Amino acid sequence: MAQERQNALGEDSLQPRPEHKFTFGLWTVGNTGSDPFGTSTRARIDPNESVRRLAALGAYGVCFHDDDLVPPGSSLPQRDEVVRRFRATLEETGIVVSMATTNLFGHPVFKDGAFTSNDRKVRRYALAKTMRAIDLGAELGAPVYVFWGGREGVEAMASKPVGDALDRMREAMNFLSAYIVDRGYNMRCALEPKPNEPRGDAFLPTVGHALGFISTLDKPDMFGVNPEFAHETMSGLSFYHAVSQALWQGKLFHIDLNGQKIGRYDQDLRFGSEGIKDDFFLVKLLEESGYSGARHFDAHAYRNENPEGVWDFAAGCMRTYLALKEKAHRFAADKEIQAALEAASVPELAKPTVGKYSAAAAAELQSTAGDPAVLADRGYYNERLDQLVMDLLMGLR
Ligand code: GLT
Ligand code: MN
Ligand code: MN
Repeated sequence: MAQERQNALGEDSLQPRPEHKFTFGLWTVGNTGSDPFGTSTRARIDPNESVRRLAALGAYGVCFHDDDLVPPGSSLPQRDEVVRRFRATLEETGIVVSMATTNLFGHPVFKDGAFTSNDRKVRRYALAKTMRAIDLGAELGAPVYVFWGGREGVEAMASKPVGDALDRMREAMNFLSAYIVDRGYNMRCALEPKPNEPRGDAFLPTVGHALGFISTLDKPDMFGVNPEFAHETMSGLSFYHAVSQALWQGKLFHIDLNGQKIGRYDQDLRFGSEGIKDDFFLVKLLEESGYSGARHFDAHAYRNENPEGVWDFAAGCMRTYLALKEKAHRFAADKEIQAALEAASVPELAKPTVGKYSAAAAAELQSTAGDPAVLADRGYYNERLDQLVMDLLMGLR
């Protein structure tokens, strides 16, 4: 696998290093292969072991649900001992905690939802559990807190008026963001949309829904999104477009990278294993946009892998990302591609069309707007441009 490639700095450009900011959830490399049809095929990995293995591969950080790190039912002294050991492993390896979240979906108490359960007592329990998980994340230095809806959704349409559920979701976000401020934690929040699974229809199903919802919160500046490749792709939407708009609105606080085929269940495949062209434009976008957050892989190894296959999976995610980053550099340096961009008038899209309104500008526009028959005559040379991209990705240039 290790074909040597030198980048401009003379380093192996496919070797992950902490400055690349690659991170993994404890639940990702720790996935034991269970699915709705079968039990685990691999043993649980101790979180400290995961941290050591990831550090050896060149990762930057890890993230977790409360229950991934502290086994549910632990006493307070047991919890503190887990945290002490974990902190020591972080210090030993240099791995940081890049994000934290709450498991609000595994226990049967959440079968009707957490913040949007119809049972008010369940909603109050969910908030209390989340506050404890926020404390845990803050204790270990997590700069981002993720809210994935999990079981916030519905099968029976009559059972939950969506507006009421969104009111309860907003109440939860407003309460928890105020808690974070009250405790003095330096933490931002990221909503992770998903269209369905495990519920038939989830609340806040896409990045667009989440961005709209955020503008209704008490502290909208504290909230951004955590888009996941698999989740937007399940809806048949372009992940690249979702991330582009999140960046454009200053709302990309975190990102979940993986692989997914359109229209399937949430596959959470190794990054780059599906949708390579989308991945190329995504990596190019992240690298060129100045996005400085974690490149998080929310994926897991195939169920038929043994424990060694888990580390092949983790290494593969990072290797593909770095290979696509190198392709993005080549794209920028390729004279023929740059000429094709020019022929497609790509730079022209960055120029204002008419500027701010004035009566004079409107009159000037009317007198110079041109003849559509003439304007329609040109080609946009998109075939040539896209084939050059394909040639680049196929290693033909
Ligand atoms: C779960 C889900 C992911 C979320 C995780 C965070 S949990 O694995 O499938 O998409 O990012 O709650
Ligand atoms: Mn995810
Ligand atoms: Mn997923």
